[in-house]
Amino acid sequence: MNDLQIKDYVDRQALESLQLSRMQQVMKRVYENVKFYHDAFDAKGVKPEDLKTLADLAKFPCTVKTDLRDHYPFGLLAVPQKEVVRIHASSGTTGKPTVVCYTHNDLTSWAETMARTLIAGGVTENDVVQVGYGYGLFTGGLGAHYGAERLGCSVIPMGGGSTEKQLMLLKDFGSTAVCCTPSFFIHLIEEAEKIGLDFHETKLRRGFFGAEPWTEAMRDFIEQKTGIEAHDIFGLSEVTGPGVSGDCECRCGLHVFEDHYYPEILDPDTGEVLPPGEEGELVFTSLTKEAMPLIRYRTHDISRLNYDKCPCGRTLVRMEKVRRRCDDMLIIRGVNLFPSQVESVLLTIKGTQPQYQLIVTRTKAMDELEIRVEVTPEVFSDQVGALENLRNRISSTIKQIIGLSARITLVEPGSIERSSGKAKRVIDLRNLGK
Ligand code: DLL
Repeated sequence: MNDLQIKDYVDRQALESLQLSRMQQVMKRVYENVKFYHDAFDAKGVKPEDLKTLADLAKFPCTVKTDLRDHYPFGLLAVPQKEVVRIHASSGTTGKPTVVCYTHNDLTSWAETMARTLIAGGVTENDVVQVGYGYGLFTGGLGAHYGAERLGCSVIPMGGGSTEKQLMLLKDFGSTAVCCTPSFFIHLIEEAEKIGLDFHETKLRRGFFGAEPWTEAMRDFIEQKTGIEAHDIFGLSEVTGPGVSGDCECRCGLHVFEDHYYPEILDPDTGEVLPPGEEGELVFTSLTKEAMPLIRYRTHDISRLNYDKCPCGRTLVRMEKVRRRCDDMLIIRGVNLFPSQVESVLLTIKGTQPQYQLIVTRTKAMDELEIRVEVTPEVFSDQVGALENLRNRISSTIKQIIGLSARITLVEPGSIERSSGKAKRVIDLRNLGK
């Protein structure tokens, strides 16, 4: 076993004492260096010294996405900015993204946990890993990239999109593993069929799919069509990126790299900690992060934790596959989207009303987003050209600000159903529940 693997099999008592000492240090660091945490701890009447056992974590305040937005961009840094060597960002609830920063050590830990994710799925230094997650502010591309490099694989930094080229390189370079969103991989399968490429005849053996919910039925489909092993990998930018957890050969839950990310399950309504095995909201505390450690970060992802020893021998806790969230964030073709972001865009465009509906469908494997927008009576009675102009403007602004192509349908004033309670902004017709 190499230095990376060994960490997945540690005795749980030793792991828990490591977690406690790391947690005590992180509490002290955020209390001393981040005003937000200093104030939040004081408001709850807790001090870092009150953390005497892991269970004491429940006394500490949680962090939510809007806390990151309220301290945009660098207000939650726990180190001087000159120590930051990388900045990533993901979707915020409105126009501004959620920013995450990394020190040199943070990048080392991230590459390590991503490498462990790949190892759990059977990858070794002999593999050729094609990274089909987007590079850029999104953590998928660079996260998978440096993890595979840390493991000593040959990495192909392909990035997202470019279907034909992906397939060509996969065949010509002999990729043995691929990392991309499950929906994109299904799209690759369909395109391969069209050009007569049979995955069974390529060297591809494994796929590491995540960044969006996917079902066991999709796993079966992928495995049957291609003959590869399809692994689920989970992560989120705020905590680090991909590499927070991943499933092993047993595929019975995703092992959380608990020496870096401490998981809890909370009742999403009351915020109470739920006992092991119960379903609730997944929450993470950073144990090693230096630049922007987060305490009890509420992911809004629904899962449960299983502390039974896995047949693979790893002692790390397993989280159940995430199938849904407890907020209104949608993930469309791997892009995170809050309905409120669409609202913010519409409010900047003259001729529209803040009455809209998002309709999400799945044609074959690809998610499609339609945005129905009510226009003002003046625009509606105007000539066709004005409507067409408006449609183009909305579409390009959405693409520019949110990064998604959407079909825009302009509708008559008053035609979107009004509700007396919460407006029904989203109609999600994809079947992601099973
Ligand atoms: O999606 C990081 C990532 C990249 C994970 C590549 C895996 C692979 P964000 O853009 O911040 O980060 O989105 C995080 O995506 O809270 C979940 O709701 C969802 N998500 C990520 N992985 C999975 C998965 C990246 N395997 C949000 N299953 C998370 C279900 C997932 N949902």
